Amino acid sequence: DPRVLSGIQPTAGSFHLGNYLGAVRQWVALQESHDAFYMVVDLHAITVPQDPAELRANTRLAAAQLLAAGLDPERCTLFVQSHVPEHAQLAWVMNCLTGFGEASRMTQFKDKSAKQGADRATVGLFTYPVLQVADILLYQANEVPVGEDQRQHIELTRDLAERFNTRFGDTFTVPAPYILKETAKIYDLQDPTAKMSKSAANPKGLINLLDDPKTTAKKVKSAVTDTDTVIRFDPEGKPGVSNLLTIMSTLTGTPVDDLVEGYEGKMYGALKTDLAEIVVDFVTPFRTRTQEYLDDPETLDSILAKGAEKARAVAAETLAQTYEKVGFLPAK
Ligand code: AQP
Repeated sequence: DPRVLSGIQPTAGSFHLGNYLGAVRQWVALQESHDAFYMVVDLHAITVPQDPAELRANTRLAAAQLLAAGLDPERCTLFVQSHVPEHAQLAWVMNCLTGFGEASRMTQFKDKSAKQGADRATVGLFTYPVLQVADILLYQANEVPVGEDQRQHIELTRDLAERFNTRFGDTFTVPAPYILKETAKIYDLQDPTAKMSKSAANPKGLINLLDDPKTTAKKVKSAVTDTDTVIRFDPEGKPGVSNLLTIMSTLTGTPVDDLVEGYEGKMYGALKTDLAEIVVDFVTPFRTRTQEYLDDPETLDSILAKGAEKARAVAAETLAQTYEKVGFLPAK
């Protein structure tokens, strides 16, 4: 089977609807057709300051949410990035192939370091995309299911894979992004021109999957729309309404056109009330399942230990090939 690899940060609190619709939902589907590797990227999390106890708790919380979302350890390899030391090892080699200017052009770094203040941004944050390159290449992934915000990092991965292959001989699979057009970018409910993000300016714009369902319903009902009254899919002209339609279409499996037809002559309030109910029906069992996994940390940790073992087998082989190609003396 073709292979997929992707990762998600162990965010404090909870994943948000953008993470789920843009990425995790595809991970669940792809485990049926692909040899799938998914990880909680704790090495990436420390590119910004973390409290150690919270990081540990958030790593379990992230894994619990991935299982609650439908990842099945029998069908995919689920692991924690720091359990596989090869990530950091391959990242070093990739760092040495990456141009300083090339890394400086990564827009996520520019955005995030600007938010932090140039003096406080770390070298780790700067080189984060290169670690991501290593994450992907270690598993010889064919496709990488992510949201639109990650496209540039996948491009960098392709460039570095090709560069290494040209310089040292064929070693890495050149991966393709797997980005679904419909859900590539889920927007903030209060500012529907901005990406829904954990660092949202206004918390009301962000649907956290583990929020209390009442809060969630309220956020959906107070989503920003426009001064017109017609429910129509038009991302340019009506970004707020179009975002709500996208979310509803994905969560219900109903094509957007059918939704628009059904809302003919109806007001925005009707759309928001219905969507609030749909989102609540989705997050309620998700919260319960997440809690069940958290209540049984032994099972959770053993799933992650098995995942790390499977991941390491693949990663170690790729790293050994890489070290040999680069010219490192074997440690026999
Ligand atoms: N709004 C979004 N729409 C579609 N996909 C999204 N993703 C994130 N936001 C959206 C995708 O989720 C996956 C995991 O992303 P991450 O580990 O980068 O998670 P995060 O950092 O917590 O996501 P945020 O909210 O985007 O954080 P900031 O703003 O701090 O970077 C990825 O595949 C991502 O594309």
